[in-house]
Amino acid sequence: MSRRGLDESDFHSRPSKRGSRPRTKQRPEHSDAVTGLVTGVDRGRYTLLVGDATGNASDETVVTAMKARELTRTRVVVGDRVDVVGDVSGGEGSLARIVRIQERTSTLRRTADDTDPFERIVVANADQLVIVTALAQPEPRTGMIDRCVVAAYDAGMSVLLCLTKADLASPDVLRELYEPLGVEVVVTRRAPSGDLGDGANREADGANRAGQTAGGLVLAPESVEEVRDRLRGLVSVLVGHSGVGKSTLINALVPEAKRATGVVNDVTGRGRQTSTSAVALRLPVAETYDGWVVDTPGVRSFGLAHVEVAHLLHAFEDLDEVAQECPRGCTHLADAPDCALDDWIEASPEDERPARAARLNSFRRLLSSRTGPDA
Ligand SMILES: Nc1nc2c(ncn2[C@@H]2O[C@H](COP(=O)(O)OP(=O)(O)OP(=O)(O)O)[C@@H](O)[C@H]2O)c(=O)[nH]1
Ligand SMILES: [Mg+2]
Repeated sequence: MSRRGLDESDFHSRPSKRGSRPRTKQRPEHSDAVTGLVTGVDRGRYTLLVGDATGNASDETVVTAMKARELTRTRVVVGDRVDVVGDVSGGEGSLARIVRIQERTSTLRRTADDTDPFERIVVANADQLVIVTALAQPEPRTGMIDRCVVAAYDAGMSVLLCLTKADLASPDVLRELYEPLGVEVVVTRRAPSGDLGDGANREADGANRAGQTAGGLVLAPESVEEVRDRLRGLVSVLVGHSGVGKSTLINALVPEAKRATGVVNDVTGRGRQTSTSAVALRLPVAETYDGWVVDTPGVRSFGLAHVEVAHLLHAFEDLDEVAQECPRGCTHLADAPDCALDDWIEASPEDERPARAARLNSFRRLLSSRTGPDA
């Protein structure tokens, strides 16, 4: 079943002024506007899909648009649903005008770093954050994963941790670190040698093999299928450091995407920011399309200056309930006096204690990642 049908409150509740606002759209002008989905943004030009953007790809048009003057100060991002007027024919050289942004169901935000209060909205209306982390080349950094988890829960999105390059290192340690938080984990790897490898298939057209990427290396098909299963019916955003394999994975999932992939520097272990802007792509599932994936440029950090502790707690129902008993202003960190979360461990039945302790430790790690170093 498609999880798109779920109400937003099925995730976690967030304080929102939205409830009190009438949902009816006011259309004082531009009553001839049509709705488009923003799939790409490039220097003031927006790529939109206009028409039936909900799953039926047969009668939709790719339209290029710019923002109307009244939206100059408003950010329009990939995933936004917008109202457009003007030339929506999609013909060569045509340019439509975005006149309104529809209400967002979620906004994934990040701050450049924690001292910089300037918020960037990464993607709108996404359901799931896929944190792509290489097991090697570049080395995994749990600080970054923690911060992405926090950003996702803050945005009301679910989290999938995708560990790539399992042909180079084992996923066991990271799996153990994130399972107590309830984070789902999938693992991908390069196909065993004997299959076409990096470079050997540069000319190959990847459209007909499950794990094949356009001009890149071949991922083990069963690992790609496992990822595809977790993306079905959802709008998913891939984030992670440069070089972890986001575009490689996208190419395997959506062969016609032909996203450029880069190489990782042998010395620094860093990627070189091959992808420079976010792009949304429809996921092919059997004959039909089901769900979207958004490829994003590699980020160095995921600043969380905008995230509040109370808000983060809402994503952990059990802990949130216990924390109601905490003294006012409790930070819930390990050194917090009389934190009720410590009593919760003390009072636990013997057989539940290790699991509770692991969960609380992980939660506290997330809490401190808001202010800690991004390593
Ligand atoms: N060994 C191995 N290499 C991989 C795997 N997946 C991707 N790579 C390689 O990692 C390098 C970087 O991959 P990209 O897909 O460009 O990484 P990206 O995350 O899109 O990077 P940016 O666009 O810079 O953010 C390429 O050389 C890929 O061939 C894998 O599972 N195993
Ligand atoms: Mg990329």
